[in-house]
Amino acid sequence: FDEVCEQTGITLTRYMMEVSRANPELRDLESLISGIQQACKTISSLVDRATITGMVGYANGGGSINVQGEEQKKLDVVTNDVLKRALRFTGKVGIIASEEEDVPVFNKDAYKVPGGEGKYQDVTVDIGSKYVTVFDPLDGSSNVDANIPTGTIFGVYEEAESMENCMVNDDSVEGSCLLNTLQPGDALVASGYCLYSSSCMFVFTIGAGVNGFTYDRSIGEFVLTHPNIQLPKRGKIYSMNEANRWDWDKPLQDYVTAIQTGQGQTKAKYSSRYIGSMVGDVHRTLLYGGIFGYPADKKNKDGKLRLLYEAAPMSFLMEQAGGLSLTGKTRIMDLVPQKVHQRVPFLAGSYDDVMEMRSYYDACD
Ligand code: AHM
Ligand code: MG
Repeated sequence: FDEVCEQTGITLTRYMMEVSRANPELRDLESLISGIQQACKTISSLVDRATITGMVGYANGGGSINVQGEEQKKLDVVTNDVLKRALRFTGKVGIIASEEEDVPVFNKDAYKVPGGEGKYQDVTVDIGSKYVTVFDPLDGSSNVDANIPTGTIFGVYEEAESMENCMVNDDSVEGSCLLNTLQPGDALVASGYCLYSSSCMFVFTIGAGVNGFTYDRSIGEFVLTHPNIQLPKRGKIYSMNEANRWDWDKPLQDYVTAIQTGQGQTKAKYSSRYIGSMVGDVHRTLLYGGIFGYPADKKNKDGKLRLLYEAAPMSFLMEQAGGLSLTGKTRIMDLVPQKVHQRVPFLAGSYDDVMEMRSYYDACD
C-alpha cells in the first residue's frame, strides 16, 4: 500500500507544505508559490494550445506596445493577466511589477471572496506580512509562434518598509511602493522559472538550494525530478547572440575567441548553443554548465535583459546552484535597481567559466 501511495513522488505542493510546517514564518510564502504554480499550469496550457486557439501573433492586430517600446503578443497580455490574478487572490502580495506593466501595480483594492452562508464578502490585501512579486510572464514570447521554448520568470521580495506612504497615480507609483519594488537581488526570498518546452518544468529556490519539478499532466502536479541542482564547476558550452560579437566589449570578444580556439584555461574548444529564449538557455546552463549571457554591446550599453525581473531572479538561482552571475565584473545580486525596467549586462553560469571570463575584464584595468 505504501508503494502505491509513493507513486506520486514529492509534489511541489507537498514540498512547500513541508517547508512551511518546519518554518511557520514561511506560511505566506507557501500560499504565494501555490498561486504562481497554479498560474504556470494555466500558462503551460495556453502556450500548448496557442496555435489551435488562435492565441498566436500580436495583440490588438499589432497596436499594443509596452512601456519598453516592444510590441506585445497576445500571449504576453493574457499570461500577464493570469499571473496577476493568481497572485492577487493569494492575499499575500502588495505590489506586482511585470515586464508587461508600465508601472508596478499596487493591490490595494477590496475584492470578494466566498463568505459564510453562501454570501460573498469584501476583503482587502492584508497590509503587513506581504510580499513584492516581480515577473516576466512569458519570456521569449517572440519565439512562441515557431514552437520554441518560452518561460515565466519570477522573483519574490519581502516588503522592506511600511506601505503607508505609497502613492499611486494613473501612470506612476511613488513613495514606499516604489522603494519596496526597487530592491537588490540579495534581498530576494525566492525566485525561479517555469519552462514551457518538451516538458514543463518549475525550477526555484527559497534560498536553500535549487530544486526542479516536472509537470505530470496525468495528475496535474509538478513532481520533484531534479533535487538540489548543482551547476558543474566547468562546462563546455558558451551561449550568446554571436551576431552582436563585433559590438561587444573587447575583453569579452577575447574571452570567446580563447574558448572557441582551445586557448582558454581548460584548453578545450567550447561548443555554441543559443536558443534566444532566456529560460531555456538558463535551464540548459544549470544542468550542463558553461556560460550564458546577454552582454553589453555598442548599441545597448546595458545589454537587453531586465535587472529586476529577469537578471536578478536568475542570478539568485545561479548562485544557489553554485554558479556565478556578473555584468562582466560586477556581481548582479549587489545591484540596486534605479528603475523598474532597467536593463543590465548578464553573464552567468559555471563558477570557473564565469571567473575566467571576468579575468579578461580584470586584465584591462
Ligand atoms: P523578451 O523579454 O522581450 O522576450 O526578450 C528577452 C529575450 C530573452 O529570452 C533572450 O535571452 C533574449 O531576449 C534574446 O534576444 P536576441 O534575440 O537579441 O538574441
Ligand atoms: Mg523577457
